[in-house]
Amino acid sequence: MKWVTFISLLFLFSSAYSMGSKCSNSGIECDSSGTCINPSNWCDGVSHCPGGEDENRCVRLYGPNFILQVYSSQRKSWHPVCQDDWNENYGRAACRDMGYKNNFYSSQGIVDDSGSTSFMKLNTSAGNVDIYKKLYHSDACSSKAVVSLRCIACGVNLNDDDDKIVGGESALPGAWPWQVSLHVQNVHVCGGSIITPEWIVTAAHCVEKPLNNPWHWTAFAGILRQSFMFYGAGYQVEKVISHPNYDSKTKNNDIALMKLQKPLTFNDLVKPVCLPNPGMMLQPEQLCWISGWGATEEKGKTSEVLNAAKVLLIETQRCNSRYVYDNLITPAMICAGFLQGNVDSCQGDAGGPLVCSKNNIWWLIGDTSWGSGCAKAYRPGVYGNVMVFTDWIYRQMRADGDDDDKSGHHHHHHHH
Ligand code: 4AZ
Repeated sequence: MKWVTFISLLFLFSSAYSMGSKCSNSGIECDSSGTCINPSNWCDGVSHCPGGEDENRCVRLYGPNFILQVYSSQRKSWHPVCQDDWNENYGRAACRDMGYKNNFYSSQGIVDDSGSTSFMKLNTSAGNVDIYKKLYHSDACSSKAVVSLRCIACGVNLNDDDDKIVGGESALPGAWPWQVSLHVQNVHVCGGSIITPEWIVTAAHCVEKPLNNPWHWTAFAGILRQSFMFYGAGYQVEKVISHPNYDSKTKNNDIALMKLQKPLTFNDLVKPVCLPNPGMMLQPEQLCWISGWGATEEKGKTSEVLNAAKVLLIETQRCNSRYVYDNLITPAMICAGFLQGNVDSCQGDAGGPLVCSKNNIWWLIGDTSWGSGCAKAYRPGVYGNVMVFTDWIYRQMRADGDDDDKSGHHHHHHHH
């Protein structure tokens, strides 16, 4: 239970933190204008932000069962949605509002296990208006079920590992289908993780100037050997978005997004990982996995084959102790590995995934960021705490395309 409180506090703290100082006590900030909106006007059915995002940033998925929650401006809190009268078309609309544009996987009713005492219910006679205007508060759901919404078939891999391996090992085909290799001039530079057919999560330090220019980058998906990656098999990058609060000195907020010019085609070897939802309730020392083509020893060369290794999450309080990282770990970071050393990420793994399995689904809990050397005792790997950035990630995906004309940004069309 201590971990649950810890995670929620982390989430609250980091949300406030990521919004900057502008709106600290006076409300919620609009995406681009920086205008502060009073929480009681957020999701109230009337648009206040210039882009109207105060009326579509009103849905989120909660916990490992993807419970759909809607923000109530009246109560200033999130509430699950009753399955009563809900259908897939509403699910599609909610996924679009979250930032998935054209992705929708499933919407189903599940027994509510969150202990909620207040729900949102559809008023089906409300006519053809925005779904959030049709929702009203209810103390119970007559169906006894709440909406579980999946926007994309994420977090599934081919071989379920039997958890018997210690240390790093070469990956089997389809074991880590979200892993991509990011090349600059035909050389592997960083790892990344597929979250949608068009979006890759990587580390902000991978795309520092001048590598913030998308034309430097080619992404390879579904290929395990570096020598099998050649120009024609790669995906060109259309856009690179680095976290605005990334600090190159401290590596705080070390996360970035890449948008591909053409969407990936998913198959057994190429699949997305799930973004973590708030309320995941991971164990404080949960077993997780890292993967990448990084060096297999400190100061070594990057690897020809994709490797993967089992690591344990390390509580931030421990990782910040004087004999480990002495308070260098911020709420936007998460440590994983072993204090005795031996298993770790290394040079070339940066940007790649730290994934944890929960409810038989793989979640992107971290993006490989930094560490003092590799696999040294008391110097575990440090990862971007993706949970802290999910809201930012959805916001970027949602805003994509909104300002193409204004920014003078042109899509690249390739003819073959
Ligand atoms: C790197 O430079 C790197 N041992 C990644 C992870 C770690 C160190 C360095 C953590 O890509």
